[in-house]
Amino acid sequence: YLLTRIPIRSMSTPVTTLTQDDLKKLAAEKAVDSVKSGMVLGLGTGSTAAFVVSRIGELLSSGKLSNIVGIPTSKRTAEQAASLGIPLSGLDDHPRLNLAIDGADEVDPALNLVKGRGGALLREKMVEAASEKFIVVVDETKLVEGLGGSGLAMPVEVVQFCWKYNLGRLQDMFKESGCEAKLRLAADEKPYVTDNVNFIIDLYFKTPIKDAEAAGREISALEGVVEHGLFLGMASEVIIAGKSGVSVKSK
Ligand code: ABF
Repeated sequence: YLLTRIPIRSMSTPVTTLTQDDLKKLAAEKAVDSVKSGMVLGLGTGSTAAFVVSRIGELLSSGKLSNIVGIPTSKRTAEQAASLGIPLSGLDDHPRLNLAIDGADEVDPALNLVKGRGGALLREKMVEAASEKFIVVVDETKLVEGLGGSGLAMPVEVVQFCWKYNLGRLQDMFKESGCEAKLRLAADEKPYVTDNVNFIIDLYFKTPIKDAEAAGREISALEGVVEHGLFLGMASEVIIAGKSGVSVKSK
C-alpha cells in the first residue's frame, strides 16, 4: 500500500492543540480535494463525514464546485446536505457513482474497515459498492491491527421479525472468541431502528477477528441478516489525520 505523508500546513491552531474534531476536519478537507464539478458523489454518515458534507456545501456556494449530485447514505446526511443546498438523488437515478467519501470505525493495515457504529451501514455499503472510488476519512484513533480489535461494536443489521434468533445465532457463531452479541438500544432504551427499519446487533469481540472474509460470509449467510459492518476490499484510499500530519494510504 502506498503511503503519502502531508505535513500539516501553516494553520492558525498549533499542532499540539489540535482536537479530534480538528483532525477529522483535516482528513475531510483533504478528501474533498478529489471532488470535481459534475460528479455523482456518495455522501457518508458520521461526524467526520459531516465535515466532508459541510466543505462540499461551502465550495458549491462559493461557486468553486458546480453540478454535484449527492447520494446520501442516511436520512441524517440527507438533512444536512439539503440544508446546505447540495442537490440530492438516489441509487435508482444514479446506480453508478464517481466517488464516495465516508468515515469508518476501524481501519486495518490492508485498508479493510469496520463501519456502522453510526447505524447507517446498510446504505453506506450499497452507496460505496456502487462507487468507482471510495475514500475513507478518519483520525488516527481508528487504526487497528486487526478488525474487531478495538473492543468496540461490529454491527450487524437484521430484520426486526427475527432479531432474537439472529442474536443467538451470532452469539454461537463467535462464542469461541468470547464475543458478546447485544441488541443496540437508542437513547430512550428502546431498540435502535435503522433508516431501513431494521434492528442492529452489535458484536463485541475480545480479540481481533482471525479471518474477516470468512466471518463476513458466515454472517451474511444467516437468515434475517440484512448487512454487516465488515467493509472488506472496498476502500480505494484512506486519509488519516494525526497530530503529526495527514497520511494518505491507497491501494
Ligand atoms: C460512519 O460513521 C460509519 O460507518 C461509522 O460508523 C461512523 C464513523 O463516525 P465518526 O466519523 O463520527 O467517528 O462513517
